[in-house]
Amino acid sequence: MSEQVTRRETLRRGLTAASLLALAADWATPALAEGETEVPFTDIPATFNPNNPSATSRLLDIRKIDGPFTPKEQFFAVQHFNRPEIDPAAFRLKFSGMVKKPTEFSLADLRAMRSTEVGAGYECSGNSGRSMQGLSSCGRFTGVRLSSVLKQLGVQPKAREVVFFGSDHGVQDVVFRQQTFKLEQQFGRSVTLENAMKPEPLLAWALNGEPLTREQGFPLRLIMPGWYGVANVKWLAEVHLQEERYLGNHQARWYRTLRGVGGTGETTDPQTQWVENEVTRMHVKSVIARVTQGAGGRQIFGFVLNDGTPLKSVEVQIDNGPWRKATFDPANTKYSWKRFSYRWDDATPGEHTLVSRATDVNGEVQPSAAELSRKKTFLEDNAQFPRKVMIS
Ligand SMILES: Nc1nc2c(c(=O)[nH]1)N[C@H]1C(S)=C(S)[C@@H](COP(=O)(O)O)O[C@H]1N2
Ligand SMILES: [Mo]
Repeated sequence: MSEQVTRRETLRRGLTAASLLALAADWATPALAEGETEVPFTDIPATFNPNNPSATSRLLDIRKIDGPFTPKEQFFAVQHFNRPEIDPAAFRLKFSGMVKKPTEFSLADLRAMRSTEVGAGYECSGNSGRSMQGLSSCGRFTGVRLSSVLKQLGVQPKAREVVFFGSDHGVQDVVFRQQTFKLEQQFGRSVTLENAMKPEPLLAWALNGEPLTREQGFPLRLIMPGWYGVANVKWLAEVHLQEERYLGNHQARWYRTLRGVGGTGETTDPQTQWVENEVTRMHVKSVIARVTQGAGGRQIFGFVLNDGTPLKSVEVQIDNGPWRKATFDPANTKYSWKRFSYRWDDATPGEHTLVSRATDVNGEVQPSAAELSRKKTFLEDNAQFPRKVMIS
């Protein structure tokens, strides 16, 4: 099955998903049913306030997840500079550098091209238990394939790198060895031409069937399905093709991960190699988001995010007992978040610790926090996330 679908296919597949849902006895949609109540988490810090209006980022309260797509007013939001307000009539997307025909497109030009949709779930690479995993969401994005626009314009043979600039900017430190420059910077990210030409990357103008909100990058953004949030450049202004690597702050300096490979992992161990990588595709992560109880018993709900590799399993562990297989929602798609549920039949009154772990078909297993301790920087934290709940 292709991960991107035309409108007609979406309709058809929507029906298929709905009929599958009706068949899946084990799966109940997480919207609270008659007489159902939430089982409270006891691990949420008193200071946790996902609705803090003065915060620069917006967190999703994952206890509220009750459908495949996050409503636009709840969708998490992160940005490094301002949130520019762009006049859609005056808007132009510029293609520059090593394209055969440098061109500007209006929104109408782009909308006139063949559009596709993708369900894309993603998280900020800084998402973790510290933010109660709230820097994550899943949306249905509509747009035009980046690859088809590039093919239409023609790419010069030497081009290797595709750089995406947002129209947001501000003064930032640019560090070179012991020197720090305070410079006006535009938000920029890049991918290789090879990745840009894959069928997934989308120049998207709609979220859940409506124009993007200002927070989510109105009027146009990049969506890189399967990649960490930072790749999804908002308020997209320019796509620039070049031969050299792009080394902007948000590509080469702010978004990288440092880990120890081999040896003991001690910082002084000569056998340990210190590997630094760019933040690109999502590492497999599962999260328990909510627990409910009612006439139909107790249910544990959660979601998995990853790079689109098919999943083998998601399991739930209760109070350090055996791992128990949870059930995937049949409405999940390749790049959506993958929702799961587990029917918890043997819960006893009192406090319990719950944790989940996802495994993909290549054998990639979501690590425990201890297993991830060789990662020295905080981004790309896909550690298992133990939760505490109180059964009354
Ligand atoms: N233009 C622009 N795009 C951006 C950013 C930004 O600061 N400027 N932040 C990135 C980061 S770090 C994340 S996690 C995602 C968040 O996407 P969302 O706000 O739609 O949830 O946007 C990315 N795109
Ligand atoms: Mo991010």
